Amino acid sequence: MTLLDELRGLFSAGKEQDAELALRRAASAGDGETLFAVANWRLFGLHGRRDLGQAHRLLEQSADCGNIEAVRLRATLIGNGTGCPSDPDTAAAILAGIRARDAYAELQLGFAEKMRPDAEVAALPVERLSDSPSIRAVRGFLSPEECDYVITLSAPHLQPSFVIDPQSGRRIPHPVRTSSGMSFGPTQEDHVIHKINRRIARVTGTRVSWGEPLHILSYAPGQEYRPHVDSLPGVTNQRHWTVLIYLNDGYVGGETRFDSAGITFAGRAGDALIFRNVDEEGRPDLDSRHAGLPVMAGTKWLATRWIRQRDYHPWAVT
Ligand code: PD2
Ligand code: ZN
Repeated sequence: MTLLDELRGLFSAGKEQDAELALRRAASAGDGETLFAVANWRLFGLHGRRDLGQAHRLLEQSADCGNIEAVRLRATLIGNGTGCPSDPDTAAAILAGIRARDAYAELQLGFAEKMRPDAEVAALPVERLSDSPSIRAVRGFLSPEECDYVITLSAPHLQPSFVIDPQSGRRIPHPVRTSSGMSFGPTQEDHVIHKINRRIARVTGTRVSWGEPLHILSYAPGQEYRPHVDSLPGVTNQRHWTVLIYLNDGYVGGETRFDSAGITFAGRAGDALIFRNVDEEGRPDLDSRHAGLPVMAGTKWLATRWIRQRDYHPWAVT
């Protein structure tokens, strides 16, 4: 039996103290791979409960054993604030330590160094398309390179889209939304994606910690997102704002349509559309109903950030 098998048995049986001793053996043997594997169990709540504090400790030990994936994942979690306060500077310093021997660290840092400063983007003109519901557009919010970065990283992870079943709260496939999608969750929100999320927070006057993971949608011809509101039924931490960022050009159809405001928005690559989903009292605003019209030719790529009314983390127990 390998040490990892032993650890799986111990964690599954809830024998955490014995598991702790076995992990010390792994650390003193310099077994960075085992430490990294267990760190991932703790992150995702596999073979036992989720424990972000222990995941961080194990990642640090694994990194000390020279496991480069552990260094990278630690930087990602520290950067986006999973299991600790968000600290992009420390994340960048950690990545800098491996950039010479890790292509993905080099990609993130090299890219981030070329990104436009947020103050420059915050100074872009804001078009007021409607005041009730509030709908704004910011042209050129992302650069073409930033759009390509998001598309390239998300493409391998696309899955058929789902909706949340109001009865069960589960994710189910539904004809209302026929696109494919993925989310940049806590282990995927890298240094660049986090910087984009910070930029979104700045332009909306919200905190980065209020946003749901950046969600990517890809629509093939015939696919659409039928009329809906983005607010969720029965939640206490509502989606107050939505930011849509159009990531590419070269498709036909696929405009975003708000029936009550009579607005049909055809975003160009990099444009952002920002709208409010709730009224002054924070109740869902049915006038914010909107649709992604069917794509007629080509593929449409879009990034969505749904922003809650206060801190939101997909792994937080609420
Ligand atoms: O793809 C769109 O244009 C679209 C339209 C309506 C996306 C969303 N809603 C969304 O992601 O909420
Ligand atoms: Zn929507």
